[in-house]
Amino acid sequence: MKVLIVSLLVCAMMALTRAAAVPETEPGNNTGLLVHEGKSHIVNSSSSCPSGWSGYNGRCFLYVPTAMTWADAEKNCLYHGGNLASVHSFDEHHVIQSMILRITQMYPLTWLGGSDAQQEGSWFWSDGTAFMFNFWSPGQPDNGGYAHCLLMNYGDLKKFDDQPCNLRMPFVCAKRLF
Ligand SMILES: [Ca+2]
Ligand SMILES: [Ca+2]
Repeated sequence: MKVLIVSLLVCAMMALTRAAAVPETEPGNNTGLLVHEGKSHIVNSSSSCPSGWSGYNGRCFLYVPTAMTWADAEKNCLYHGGNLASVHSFDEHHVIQSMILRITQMYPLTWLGGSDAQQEGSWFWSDGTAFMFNFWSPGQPDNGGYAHCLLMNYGDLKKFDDQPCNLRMPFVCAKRLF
C-alpha cells in the first residue's frame, strides 16, 4: 500500500511538472515581456507584439525594407493585419525613426500611411485616424510631380515630404496591440 501511494505521488508530481512547463514552450506566451536592445519592457500584461515588430503605446510597428509603390506597401501591410503606419506625436515618430535606424543604420526615405490622393491638400492616414501631427519638412508638402503620398526621413531635418505614390520605397506597417 505504501508503495502504491508513493507511486501515485510521483505520478501526480510528474503531471504537475509537465503542466507547468507547457505554457513556456508555446510561441507567443502571455508573459508580456518583450526584449529590445537587451532591455526588458513590460508592454502589456496579456499580450505582446509579434516577433520582429516593435511595440509602443498600444501599437506594433514593422519596418519592411522591400521597396514598393505606396499602394502595394499598403496592401502588404493589410496582409500583415495592419495598415501603413500613422504618426500622431513626436514620441511616436521618434520610436519609428529609431527602429528604422537600428535596422538599417541609416535614415532611408520610407512610406508612411499619409495620402492626399482623394483631394489635393486634404491629408488622411490610411488607417482612418485623423491627420493632426504636423511634421512636414520646410517647404513641404509642395505637390511636386503630383505628390499624393507621405514619406519620412526627408531632407536635412529627416521630416515628412509628399512624393508621387508610384515611387518604390521601403515602408512601415502598424497594427493595434490587443
Ligand atoms: Ca498632393
Ligand atoms: Ca514634395
